[in-house]
Amino acid sequence: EQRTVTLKVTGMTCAACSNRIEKVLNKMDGVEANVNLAMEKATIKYDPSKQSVADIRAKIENLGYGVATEK
Ligand code: 9UX
Repeated sequence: EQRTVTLKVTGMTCAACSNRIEKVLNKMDGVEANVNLAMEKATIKYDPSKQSVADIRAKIENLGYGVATEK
């Protein structure tokens, strides 16, 4: 199963920020992430049997960015 979650990511100020987040997320098993700097938005496909949204959020927060769940 593959799910998609969209998160709002705050605190990114240059393109290296979004690239950095993408790189870390894409290293996670079963995760495929795209981070848009201008939109402050991360679109993340993940396999819920391998990762949870909480795991994904934690990765981003540990890099020093803010995360909010988009409605
Ligand atoms: Mo750019 Mo982001 O110099 O953490 S990488 S601001």
